[in-house]
Amino acid sequence: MPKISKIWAHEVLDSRATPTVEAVCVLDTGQFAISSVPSGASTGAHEALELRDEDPARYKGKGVLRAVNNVNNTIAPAIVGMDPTQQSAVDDKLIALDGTENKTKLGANAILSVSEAVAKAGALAMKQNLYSWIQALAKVLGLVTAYHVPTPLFNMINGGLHGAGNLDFQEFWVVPASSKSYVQSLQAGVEIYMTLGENLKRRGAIHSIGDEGGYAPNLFTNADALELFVESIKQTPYALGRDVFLGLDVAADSFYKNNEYAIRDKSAPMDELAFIEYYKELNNSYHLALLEDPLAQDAWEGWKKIRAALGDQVIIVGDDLLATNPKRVEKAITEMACNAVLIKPNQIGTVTETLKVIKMGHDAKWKIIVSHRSGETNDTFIADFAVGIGADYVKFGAPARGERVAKYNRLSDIDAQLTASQK
Ligand code: 2PG
Ligand code: MG
Repeated sequence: MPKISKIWAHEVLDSRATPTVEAVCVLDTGQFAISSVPSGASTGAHEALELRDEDPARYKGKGVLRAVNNVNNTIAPAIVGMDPTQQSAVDDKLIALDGTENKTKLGANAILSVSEAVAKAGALAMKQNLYSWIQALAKVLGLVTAYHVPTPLFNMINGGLHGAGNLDFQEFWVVPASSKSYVQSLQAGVEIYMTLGENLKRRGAIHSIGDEGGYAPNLFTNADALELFVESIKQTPYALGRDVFLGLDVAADSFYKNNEYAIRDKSAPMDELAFIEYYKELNNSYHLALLEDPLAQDAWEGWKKIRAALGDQVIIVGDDLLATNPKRVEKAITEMACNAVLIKPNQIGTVTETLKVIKMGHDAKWKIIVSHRSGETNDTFIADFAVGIGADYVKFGAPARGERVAKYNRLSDIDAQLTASQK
């Protein structure tokens, strides 16, 4: 039986120059695994706690030395000696050490860095690829899946809290048809991304990029971004509605105020019903494939209405609504508030809890989307994770910026391995 001989953490930077936690898990065999955790900007109110130092003397309060100390002084002594292949036992121990509902004592950043490093070390000990090992861990929990290299949701225009431009919606996606192979999807996504960049440049619009590698232009309206997609796709060999589709992460909480939604497309703020009508119009014009966080994170009644109105045509994705939280996912399944779950391991804090949430979504026949955060490191854990759990989609940003490309490239590696093994 392999044993964990050492766990330690330190502070590293994410893609926004914000400190984050990196943990190392060393085994008695001498093998070791490293994992670092991401961080959101449009963080949902129901997410597990990301513990920051709040010490204004360091990194404007954003240091994570308290989380690092929690790994080194509280978690490590309790985990050393455990078997890295017993992921759920390790995760149970992490949850018990914290003892709070939202991981407020040790921090979800501290806990997840260890949980993922242990999963990677477990794969090494089992001499398996991480994606195979994730599949095995899922199976133990009753989540039986086939490997699947998911369809990428390419976030090509960054607005909201992720862009330097003036758009209200956070993410504008190009989504390859799910019938396409990963190789074809990647090529289509990149060619459209390149064409879109040329079009923005030609118009004199800002074509520099935002937090997730998408362009961050100033435009007149949010719908103009979708128009630009239509125009750009026409200039490529791909047909909208056949080869590629469009989608949005509206992240509606960022412009929801006094029960109304204010966006630059309309002269006055819209109430919930008017906003749902607006989505219907958008869908009529652009045939949206997916719509994430169209309404505020606690607007349950509105979510039920939008799912009833559009859910048979558009995949309605809960991110801030669900926060990868089993209680919220259960409520959403019962109340039919959406039909897809965005999976972000750091919203809940351990690998095992994340797998359990996926199983709930899977059993409800929802679509499963594994997602990065807007602040990322080059860690590619979620690429293996997505293949191992057989996710329908991944959301790793645009095919640009090192921390995004690292994940797409890891999917390319896995895809090549899986293709070779089928020959
Ligand atoms: C989202 C995410 C990732 P953030 O809203 O889906 O794209 O953004 O990590 O800032 O919460
Ligand atoms: Mg989101």
